[in-house]
Amino acid sequence: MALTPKVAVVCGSRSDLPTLRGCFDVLDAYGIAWEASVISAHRQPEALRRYVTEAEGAGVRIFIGAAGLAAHLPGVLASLTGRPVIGIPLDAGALGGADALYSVVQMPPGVPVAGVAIGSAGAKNAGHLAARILALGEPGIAERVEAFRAEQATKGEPRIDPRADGAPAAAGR
Ligand code: RP5
Repeated sequence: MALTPKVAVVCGSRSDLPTLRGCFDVLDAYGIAWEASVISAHRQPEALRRYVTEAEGAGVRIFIGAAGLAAHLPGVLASLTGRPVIGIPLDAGALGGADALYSVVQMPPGVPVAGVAIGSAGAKNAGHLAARILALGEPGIAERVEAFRAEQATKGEPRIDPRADGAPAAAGR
């Protein structure tokens, strides 16, 4: 039997899905059950409202909204639920995602959306942030978050000689 999703990832278009791959992979790596949906905030507002009500009833704890252009989706999600909403701004047009970034981070007071970086980096961080929120109440996820942090901390390389790797010389002095 499939696990009840704890995280619902909603994006505005099927064209957004490839950028979200990293989010799904991160959630999988933490062992967090998730589900994904394509529901546009501005084309299907009623369907979005119904979906949020159903998802909350089914036990979803965190919503992740991803959209490009005038990215309303994360903000509308935050208007429909009192649970945490993470917004991923996507690069879907002429402004390179800056339009979506502003939409996500400039929510008026009282309707919070936790904004992450534009595109695939933000998608991965949305997964990590969701894990950290869930970790507050779930020791198993907390352990995996700490294991990931510990692994990351092994990646520095003190006192290397970049010239040996063929790294380009710095410009000027
Ligand atoms: C937004 O408009 C979507 O999230 C997508 O990033 C962008 C373009 O959508 P489509 O033209 O692919 O439907 O609503």
